Amino acid sequence: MKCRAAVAWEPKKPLVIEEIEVEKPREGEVLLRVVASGVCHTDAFTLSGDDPEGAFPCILGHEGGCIVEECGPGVKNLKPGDHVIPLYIPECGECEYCHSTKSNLCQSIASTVWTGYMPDHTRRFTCKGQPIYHYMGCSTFSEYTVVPEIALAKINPAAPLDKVCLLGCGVTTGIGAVLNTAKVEPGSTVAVFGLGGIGLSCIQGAVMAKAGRIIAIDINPGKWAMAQALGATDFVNPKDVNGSISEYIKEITNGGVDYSFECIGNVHVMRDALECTHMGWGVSTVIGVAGAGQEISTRPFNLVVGRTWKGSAFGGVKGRTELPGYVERYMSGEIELDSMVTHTMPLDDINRAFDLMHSGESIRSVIIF
Ligand code: NAD
Ligand code: AHE
Ligand code: ZN
Ligand code: ZN
Repeated sequence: MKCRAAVAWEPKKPLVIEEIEVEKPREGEVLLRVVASGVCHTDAFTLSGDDPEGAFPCILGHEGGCIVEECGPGVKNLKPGDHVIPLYIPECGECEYCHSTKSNLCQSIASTVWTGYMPDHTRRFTCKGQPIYHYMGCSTFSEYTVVPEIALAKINPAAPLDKVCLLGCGVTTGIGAVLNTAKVEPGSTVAVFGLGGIGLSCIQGAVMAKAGRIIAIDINPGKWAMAQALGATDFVNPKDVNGSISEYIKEITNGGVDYSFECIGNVHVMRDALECTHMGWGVSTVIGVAGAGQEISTRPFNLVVGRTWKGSAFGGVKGRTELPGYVERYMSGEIELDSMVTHTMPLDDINRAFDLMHSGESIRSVIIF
């Protein structure tokens, strides 16, 4: 079939709205009509050219709210009309990661998901006769996309897809990192570095975990109002701090925070986030994604004295099993999504979503198809 999509022809260049060809779904695959898609910083990261796995030309987008259009042969549990959220981390239910309660990192199709192919090592998109790479197994910046059944969470059809699309990445990642990865306890002191869609969702998670004090840190003071509305208790602008931000956080927290989260993708901030945690028990979770060649460092002593450095992908959430429950928690008012959608726009204006992200004006832009 033919449809419209935003094609990333090469790094660092604006997306181009093109007519593309989408092939029929093959064995175990599902053709989806994309109703809405959030724009995550990771899309911008890959478009920047810093992603070692970025393959061009591609169709970006991985925060989708979709409706099943057609099922390929062998699809067992979905039918046309079902509402689904695509998962960049699938859940096959059979691999050792799916069997483990310690990880959500299903590896069944990882080698193709992260290199831009479908599981059978072929692609379903072409534009002007040229094959186009998939992105994170989702490619939701297209009116239609093809995703394997094992990478689709079937959700309540009553849920508004233009809001719950944010559960396909940002909000689930932040909440899950707090509840599943760090396992924040009631009364804890928490520091969140970076107040975009991910950091604000960490604040939501910290409130759910009944943290006592939640310190919100961003170089853009415009992010404070939303952080406060979601439950942050303190705000720090690193630009206003003389000297080391980690020393400053330790000073105002009587020795350091119990838990910190890096939600930026800056390796220097990752170090600060570790070093501002309390000696003996502090846990720092890396969520931000950093470019090719970048590495984190700290004095080993900072770990010797009882700090823990962790990382979290999609908040440790097993998508097919757990995401439908996240949708229900939004429907019951327990998870906030509406105010996180600060901008909506048609596909034609998608480059504006990237501009708004880079200028710090948006939390999440949602493309409405
Ligand atoms: P965003 O652009 O919406 O927000 C980033 C925030 O960080 C902005 O508010 C910005 O002002 C702030 N910031 C930038 N530099 C800073 C500094 N030096 N100190 C303090 N604040 C600073 O991004 P987002 O969509 O929230 O994504 C955040 C990061 O998380 C990105 O690296 C993204 O790729 C990554 N991410 C990871 C996962 C995962 O599963 N691990 C999932 C989603 C996103
Ligand atoms: N391609 C990058 C890594 C990107 C990355 O870490 N992606 C996260 C999701 S970010 C969502 O916005 C993830 O879940 N990764 C799991 C995995 O297996 O890659 C690089 O550095 O190579
Ligand atoms: Zn994302
Ligand atoms: Zn698996």
